[in-house]
Amino acid sequence: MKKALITGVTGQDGSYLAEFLLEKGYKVYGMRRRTSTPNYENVHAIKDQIEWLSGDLTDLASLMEAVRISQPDEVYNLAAQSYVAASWPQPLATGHMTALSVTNMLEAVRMMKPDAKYYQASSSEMFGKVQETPQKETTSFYPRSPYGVAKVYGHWITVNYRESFNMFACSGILFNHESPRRGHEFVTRKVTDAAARIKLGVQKELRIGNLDALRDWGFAGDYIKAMWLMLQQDEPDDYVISTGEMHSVRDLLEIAFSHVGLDYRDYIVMDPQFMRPAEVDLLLGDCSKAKQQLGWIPEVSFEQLIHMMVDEDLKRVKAEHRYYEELSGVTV
Ligand code: NAP
Ligand code: G4F
Repeated sequence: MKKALITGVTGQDGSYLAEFLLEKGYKVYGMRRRTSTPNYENVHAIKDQIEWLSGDLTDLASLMEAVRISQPDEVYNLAAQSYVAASWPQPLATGHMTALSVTNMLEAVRMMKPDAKYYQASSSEMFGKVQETPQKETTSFYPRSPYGVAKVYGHWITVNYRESFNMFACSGILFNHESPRRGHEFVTRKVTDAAARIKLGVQKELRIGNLDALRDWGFAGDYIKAMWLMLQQDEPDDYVISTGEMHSVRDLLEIAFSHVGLDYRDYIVMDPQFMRPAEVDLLLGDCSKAKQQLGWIPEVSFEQLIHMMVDEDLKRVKAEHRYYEELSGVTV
């Protein structure tokens, strides 16, 4: 039985990847940090099938212990401070968690299980102020946020450990990918949740930032398969993972709100607090290398993705509402 260690298993990608690997018959070790309240929302269906290990990205000893105990064949390093907007008010924490922690994880693997195959969650945010369009593996980086800068460090230290220590270390340069498990502060989830709430009459307006930003948005369930495929190759390498299609935040609003029969223009309020000190205007990926070498293709279209997210948000908001109605009906 193959063994995999996943950091960031409670997040969006980690939860889909854990399900995928369990279905393939892997023993899955999930590393999670200590939180004051439990955070198993994304993994509640598979919680008992995961071997849980406690650890924090910034604590090398805990990472070494996680690798020592799990002795993984494959390590997926997905944990990070992943929200770009939070990286300006918290640049140092982002640097520790998203940049230096990658060296922690690589060192833990090098010392405890050097033959493990290693996946690093790199990001299209590294392209920032894009130097060519579409962006591919050879496109120069020009990060525009402390998060982007941190990911560039994580990317290059992964390449460096591959070249210095002959480790099987891959870096997946993934473009934005979303799902019903996406954190609520990211723009897709914020919009699909708002469309559902406004439709159900429990929210009045949506405060939002730059409507002109363009992104290459795919489905997280498709993207985690690419991570796995990278580690099944004979040689380690780096790959862009994207859909090759670009949409604006305005397109996103149009698709989400029209799905519930509303016109987004009646509900949005432009709010400067959601504008960024330096914006990434557009991202569009060329994933030809992944298509040719990994045989990977994205299966869910942008419209299908946004409809899926709105439908799930409608279900959840309705269920929450029923719960509160029942509670308020209780006489004390
Ligand atoms: P996510 O939902 O924000 O999940 C992040 C995970 O990291 C969570 O499980 C979180 O734990 C964990 N984590 C954060 N700080 C930690 C720490 N100090 N110690 C241990 N665990 C910690 O992110 P995601 O969307 O799944 O993305 C996964 C990875 O891919 C991230 O590295 C992200 O930067 C990168 N990426 C994402 C995208 C995208 O579009 N989704 C694109 C490119 C790259 P808690 O649950 O306790 O918070
Ligand atoms: O959804 P976002 O916050 O994602 P962003 O910044 O592109 O980062 C995501 O994708 C990266 C890959 O390229 C990952 F590495 C990273 O971890 C994360 O998953 O914002 C998307 C766009 C931005 O241009 C932002 O300015 O939407 C614009 N936007 C407009 N109004 C907004 C809002 N973003 C957010 N979060 N909230 C708004 O109200």
